[in-house]
Amino acid sequence: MQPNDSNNRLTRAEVDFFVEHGYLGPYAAMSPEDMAPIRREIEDKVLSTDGPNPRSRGQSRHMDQPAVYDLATHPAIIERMADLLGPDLIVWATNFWLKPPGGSEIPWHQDINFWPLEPPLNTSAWLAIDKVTVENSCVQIIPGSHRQSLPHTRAPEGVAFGEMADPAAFEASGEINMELEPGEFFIFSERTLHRSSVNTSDKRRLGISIRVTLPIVHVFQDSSPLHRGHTAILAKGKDVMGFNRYAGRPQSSTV
Ligand SMILES: O=C(O)CCC(=O)C(=O)O
Repeated sequence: MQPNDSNNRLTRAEVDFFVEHGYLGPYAAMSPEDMAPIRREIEDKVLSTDGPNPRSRGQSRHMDQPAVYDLATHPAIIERMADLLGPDLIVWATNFWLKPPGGSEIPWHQDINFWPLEPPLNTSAWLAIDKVTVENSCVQIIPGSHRQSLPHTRAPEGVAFGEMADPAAFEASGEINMELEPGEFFIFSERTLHRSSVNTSDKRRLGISIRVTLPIVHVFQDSSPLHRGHTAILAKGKDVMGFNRYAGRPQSSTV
């Protein structure tokens, strides 16, 4: 379907498409020109410095980098999420996906297999920092795969994840390539099957996943892949449940 990119809201047809197919987009949060200075800031202050997660430089940088906080709360993303999930929204995780030339395959998986959420409910936006094409290993998804929870099994040596969706449990066909300009993003559910190939090009591929859930969801913030001291963002509306820890926009970084 042709996405509506004229404002930050979803049409009824787009919501129905998401329910049926488990993804939406691409949409533009900003132009490639507007992404250029943000990309430089990410290179200087995120890719080359440690952040709040001692195990992963690319994770939770909304906690210490204002530019990442601003991407994670961008109205082009949050307003569309509100049309899918309602008026009260938590950004509970952010994670950069850096794939240099030669970077490993990420096998078919459903994100919910890996996450500490109860109940298990999430919608993600994958936002392109670099231009992302088939050549530099864009994310691929299988439309409709979100309607089933699949068993996961040990992944083979050499791929980027320890587990993958059990190949015996689904047919890896009908995939679509989510090619994106810098500043564009697509939306997908916690069960939409996705992967990316080895980056066989000579171009880096950098994007960020922004994970959105509801205040009724208890995020086990001290558990992997999160970490002690983790804070989420109350991105819209209010939280009357009080399960989760939040922080506001970090101060400007001096790095
Ligand atoms: O960027 C990739 O290749 C994988 C992204 C992914 O698995 C995710 O955003 O959940």
